[in-house]
Amino acid sequence: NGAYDFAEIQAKWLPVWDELEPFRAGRAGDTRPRKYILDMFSYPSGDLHMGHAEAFGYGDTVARYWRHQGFDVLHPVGWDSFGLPAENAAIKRGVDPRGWTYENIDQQKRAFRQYAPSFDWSRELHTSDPEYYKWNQWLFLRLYEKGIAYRKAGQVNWCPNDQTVLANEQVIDGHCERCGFVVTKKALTQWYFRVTDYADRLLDDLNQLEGAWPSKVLSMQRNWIGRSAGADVDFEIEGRDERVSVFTTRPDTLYGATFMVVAPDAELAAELVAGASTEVQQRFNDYLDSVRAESDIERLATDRPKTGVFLERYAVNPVNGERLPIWAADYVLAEYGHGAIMAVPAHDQRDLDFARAFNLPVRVVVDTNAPVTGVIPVIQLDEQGDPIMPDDVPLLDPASTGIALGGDGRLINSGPLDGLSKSNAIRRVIEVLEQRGQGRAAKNFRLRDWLISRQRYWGTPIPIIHCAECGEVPVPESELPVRLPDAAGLDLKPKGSSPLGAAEEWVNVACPNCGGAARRDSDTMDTFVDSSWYYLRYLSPNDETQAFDVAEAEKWLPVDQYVGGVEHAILHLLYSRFITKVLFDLGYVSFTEPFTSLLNQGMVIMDGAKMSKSKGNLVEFASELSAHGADALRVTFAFAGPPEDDIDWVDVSPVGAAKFLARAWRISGEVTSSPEIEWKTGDAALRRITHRLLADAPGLVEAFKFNVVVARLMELVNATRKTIDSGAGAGDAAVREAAEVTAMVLDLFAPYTAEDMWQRLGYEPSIALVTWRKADPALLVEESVTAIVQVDGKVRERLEVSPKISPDELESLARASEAVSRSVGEREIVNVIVRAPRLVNIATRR
Ligand code: ANZ
Ligand code: ZN
Repeated sequence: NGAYDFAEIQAKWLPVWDELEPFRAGRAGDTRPRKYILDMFSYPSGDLHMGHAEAFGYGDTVARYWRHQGFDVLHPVGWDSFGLPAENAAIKRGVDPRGWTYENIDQQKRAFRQYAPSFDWSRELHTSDPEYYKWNQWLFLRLYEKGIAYRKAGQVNWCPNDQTVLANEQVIDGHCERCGFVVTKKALTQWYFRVTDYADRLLDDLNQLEGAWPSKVLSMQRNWIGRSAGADVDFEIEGRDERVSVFTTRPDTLYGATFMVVAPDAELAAELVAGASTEVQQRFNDYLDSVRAESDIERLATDRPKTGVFLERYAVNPVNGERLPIWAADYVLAEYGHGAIMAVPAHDQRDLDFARAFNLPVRVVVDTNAPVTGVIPVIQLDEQGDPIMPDDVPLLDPASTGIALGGDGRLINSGPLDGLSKSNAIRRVIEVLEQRGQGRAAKNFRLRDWLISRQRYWGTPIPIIHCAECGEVPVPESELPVRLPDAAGLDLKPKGSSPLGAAEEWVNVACPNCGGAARRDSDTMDTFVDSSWYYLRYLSPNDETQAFDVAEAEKWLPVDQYVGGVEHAILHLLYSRFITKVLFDLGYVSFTEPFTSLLNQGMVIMDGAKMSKSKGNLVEFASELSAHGADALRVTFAFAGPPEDDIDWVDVSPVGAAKFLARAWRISGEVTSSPEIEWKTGDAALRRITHRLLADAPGLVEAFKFNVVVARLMELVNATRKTIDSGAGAGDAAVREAAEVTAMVLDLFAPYTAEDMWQRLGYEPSIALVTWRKADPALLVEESVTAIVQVDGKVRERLEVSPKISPDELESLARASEAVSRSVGEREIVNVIVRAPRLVNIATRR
């Protein structure tokens, strides 16, 4: 019974777990119910850091918990091992990205093994293995067949530093997510996945996740998808056969439109300006050049001075025939709606700013002072039958105040719409437009199709062959995987076209269709494709015949608990949800949402700041691990507070955690009773604390209140120590019971210590498979007090009640008593005095 030595305990139990494999899931004949607990897999760009330790610690607590509840728990591990950082590091150091990546994986793996999350290592996968990315290619071909994967030419986000295309999602405030460079636009033909076809479902199905995903993530997803409802309105253009449609969320303001604006970089602008004077064309072209250098974020900013060019063309308002001058201005985006708007300066701030900058008319069409909710006033009509609007509060003129009148109100200056509320006017005007064929109800999404091709080496080759005769030809499935050629001899430096294009032997192939000379598509896939379905591959990671086993998917999915960083709140989750829906439509899976519950851990910070090497405040996971041991670190994370909150490493104490573990461990060595001892003989007070923990911990774990569970464990360990030291002694049955329960609950946070305690208490490994003890209900009842019930001064009843009983409860218990109602009889109760919890006094009229 020496001192607690975490290093010794770690070295002792790792090989035993390797041998026993207690965390292996889905063994043949296992009849336990199933849970799938998934951590967002790691990107092997270096050693594990504190953020990994935190997240994987929490995920493991959940996984271990469900195992103790008698579930067969699938808790897999893998590596998101393709991607730009590996390639950039490889370029910088002149090494092979593959070698660099797999060395990092080895390093992370060693750290993980010490840290000992209860992973099923037999299912380990690497997305950069051909055995994995073959199925990315298979998935691509399924999407291609369905028209969901397609190629189109367009303006794409371009990082001039990384020389690669970026998805909209990878542009943060106009800068490259990876390197921080200002992102520009470039015309390129690229591969896309048609995620916009799924926009409605991606949005609507979020409602199913309400309460099970953090509300912040739900709203980020909702905003990203960005559905708005309104109408398309068609405008005639003077001197042009084709009409121009605009999307508006406020068709009710159609009478207030005073000009039209088109995006300078939309094709429409070029077409319209072709009919203008050479001087205007010149001015437009100069303007277009400057607009092309701007990011969408800049263009949409409300606080910039408005710029634009009048195109010398006119549109005609379909409801009143008015001529509207057409302008090109950068605040209208080519890629949203139809790339053109009807400008209603009185009610839209950006339109108003523009109108004031260029002296365009402003016409108020909604009286935003008129009440529309609450008491709805009856609208009076004048002799002509026109509505008389409430005019006690004067409307401020936006043209002079510069403040647009947003919000609800009643329509004015709008002919037949006058007097209607905003929502009724919207309905009415859409009806009219539809009848006349001049418009229709419409909705729009902020979401764009997913641009998946990258001009980089370290990724999944796109399984398409380009043939001069046959066009795009999919690589036949029997020829998958299309393996990445060796990096040796390839120039990986970014240059705007894929390095694979220079791999002559690889890129030149015979067309699978006609046999003629053809070329492979040399782009690789966005790594978000890899991670969009990896949760499925874990079900049968070594299956060479299919991407995943459909029967296994039925058994295990959807994932019961997903754990990971909020940095994936939008992209990764959106793409996984999208691919899941596609696979559902293709009949491969029977669920439409992959992750039933989501936990986002907070960040680990240092002295209030994000940790970073450059700031010099980095706490290295490796050194913390060797200083304190895995268990103390994990207890530290669990005890730090709610897992969603940030953890400041200056506020926590791994040393304190280690002391607590040593205290618990020491008790397990002091117990002198045998495992056969009768629990009932034990000290009742200690047993009550033990059983209350057994009863409360499940709810606490399921609500992610890990810190409360650790606090309760500390309480139990202290109480056990007191019982040993005072009177009852180490031989008391309650001490053994408390030590055993401590070990079992501690296994959620400190598996090494728990396993060792379990052995010291006389049991075989592994404690991980011990079923949760049932709390004895008799020990959960709080101590009771005796309440006396008197009727007209005589004691008629004694009630055992909780000391915390409320007066109302006590009174109704008293009235419900047989003895009391017998003694009251037919008489009328005139007065009841309650002194909870001890006394009820009932007086009757005799
Ligand atoms: C007239 C109007 C009047 C508008 C009014 C708003 C208020 P969300 O909610 O984001 O969908 N719009 C349409 N297409 C645009 C584009 N390509 N670039 C920039 N703005 C565009 O916004 C829809 C509104 O944004 C539309 O409704 C349109 O302005 C503008 F009192 O039309 B609205
Ligand atoms: Zn061909």
